Amino acid sequence: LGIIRQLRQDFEQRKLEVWFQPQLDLNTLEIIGCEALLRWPSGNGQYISPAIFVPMAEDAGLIVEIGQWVLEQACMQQKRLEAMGFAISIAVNVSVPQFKVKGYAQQVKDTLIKYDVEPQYIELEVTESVVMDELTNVITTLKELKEFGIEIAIDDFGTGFSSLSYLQKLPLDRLKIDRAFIKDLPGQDCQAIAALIISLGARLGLKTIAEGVETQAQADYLAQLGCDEVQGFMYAKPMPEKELITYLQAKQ
Ligand code: G
Ligand code: G
Ligand code: MN
Ligand code: NA
Repeated sequence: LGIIRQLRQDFEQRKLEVWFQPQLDLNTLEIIGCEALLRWPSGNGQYISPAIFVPMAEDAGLIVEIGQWVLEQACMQQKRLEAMGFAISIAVNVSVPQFKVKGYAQQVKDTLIKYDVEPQYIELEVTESVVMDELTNVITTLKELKEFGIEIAIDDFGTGFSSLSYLQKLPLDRLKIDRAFIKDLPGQDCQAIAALIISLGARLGLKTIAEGVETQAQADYLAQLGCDEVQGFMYAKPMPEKELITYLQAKQ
C-alpha cells in the first residue's frame, strides 16, 4: 500500500493516537497546559514520526479530516481532565490546508460547543507558513477564533520565511520559540536569538514558551531571560492519556 493509502486506512480504522506533552510555567513549574501531538503506530510499539507523515497528509489533503479529529480528541481530553480537577488548556497544531476550508473558524467554534469546552482551554498553534499563506484569510479567521476566546500561538517561531509585520496584525497570545534556538543554549548565537524573541514577546504583550528544553542549564538561562513557559523532555515527554493522568496526579 502507498503510505497515504495506509495512513487513510489506519485513520479510518481509528488507529491513530493523540499524545500529550505538558507545558509548565517556568517560575512556578505549575502545569498550565499540554500540546496534542499525533502518533501513528507502525507495529511492534514503533511509531512513524508526524514530522514525516504530517507533510504528506497536508499534500494529500488528508490533514483536514485528521486535524478535525485531533481537535475533537483534544476537546474530549480537556473535559475528562477538567472532571478530574485538572483545569489545563490543550494546544492543537493547525496546518495551512485546514485554514483554507471555508468556514474553518465556525467549524472550530461548533466543535467546542458540541463538546461543551470553554474556549479558554483550547489553543491553536499556527506556523509562519499559515500566516504567510495569501489564500487562507488568516487575519479574519484568527480574529474570529480569538473573539470566541480561543488562544493563538505562533509555532516554530523564528524558523519561517516571514516578515515580522504580521505580529502587529494578528491577535496572538504566545510565541513558541523553536527548539533550534534552545538546543545550544547557553551558546552565544542561541542566546542572542532566544533573548531577542523573549524581549520581543514581552514588548508586544505576548507570552513566550520555549520548546525542547532538555537541561537545567537551558531552563536557568531561559528564566534569567524572562521566558514565561517551557515544554521539553526535561519536564515530560509526549505521552498517552493514561500516563498524562498519572503524571498530573503525581504533581498534585
Ligand atoms: O511530536 P513530534 O515532535 O514528533 O512532532 C513533529 C511535528 O509534527 C511537529 O512539527 C508537530 O507540529 C507536527 N504535528 C504533530 N501533531 C500534529 C497535528 O495534530 N497536526 C499538525 N498539523 N501537525 C502536527
Ligand atoms: O513543531 P512542534 O512544536 O509542533 O513540535 C513539537 C515536537 O517537538 C514534538 O514532536 C515533540 O516530540 C518534540 N519535542 C518536545 N520536547 C522536546 C525536547 O525536549 N527535545 C526534543 N529533541 N524534541 C522535543
Ligand atoms: Mn506545535
Ligand atoms: Na515547534
